Amino acid sequence: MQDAITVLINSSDVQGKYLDSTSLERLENYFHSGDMRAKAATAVSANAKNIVTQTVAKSLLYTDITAPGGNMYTCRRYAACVRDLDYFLRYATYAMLAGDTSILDERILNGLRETYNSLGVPIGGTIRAVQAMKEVVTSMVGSEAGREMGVYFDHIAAGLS
Ligand SMILES: CCC1=C(C)/C(=C/C2=NC(=C\c3[nH]c(/C=C4\NC(=O)[C@H](C)[C@H]4CC)c(C)c3CCC(=O)O)/C(CCC(=O)O)=C2C)NC1=O
Repeated sequence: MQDAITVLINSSDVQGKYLDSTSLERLENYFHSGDMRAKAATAVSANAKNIVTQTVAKSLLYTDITAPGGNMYTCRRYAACVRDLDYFLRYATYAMLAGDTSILDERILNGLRETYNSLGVPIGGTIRAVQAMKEVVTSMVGSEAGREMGVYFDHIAAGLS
């Protein structure tokens, strides 16, 4: 896993240079947003269960996916989906704190599309749920932090499609 700081330092180190002004500016923006990131992570972790419940209600409940024959039909599969949504939320929060998407590539997206395809988990429905989660989180943490979390939800959606 990488973060906004290690990415910038590593690329300067490779060149044997101090951080240039562009890198320093990026670092400064990251430090300035630290309080916003920490507050957003606090709000998300205190409301994670609620966020997942609202996401399911907004995007999956009463669709073909939860009806008999759908991929979320039966308690076991419903619970697996809720658990996956909680993974997405938790890892998007880690990535938002780090200011970097690499943890999503390593822990969430690596092999996920293949797993979903082999189990018949609908990718379209999953992406719809991730987009709904972005809206639920934004309405909870406000537009600035919501935009930042949105970067990581979009990364998950793009990695699945
Ligand atoms: C921390 C990283 C991590 C991820 C991301 C992960 C995902 C993951 N989701 C799975 C299953 C599943 N995932 C879903 C999810 C859904 N079905 C739908 O229709 C919805 C659209 C969607 C929820 C949004 C379902 C229903 C299953 C069970 C499928 C089955 O066994 O038939 C499986 C197969 C094994 C299992 O059932 O546990 C994995 C590995 N596991 C991990 O360790």
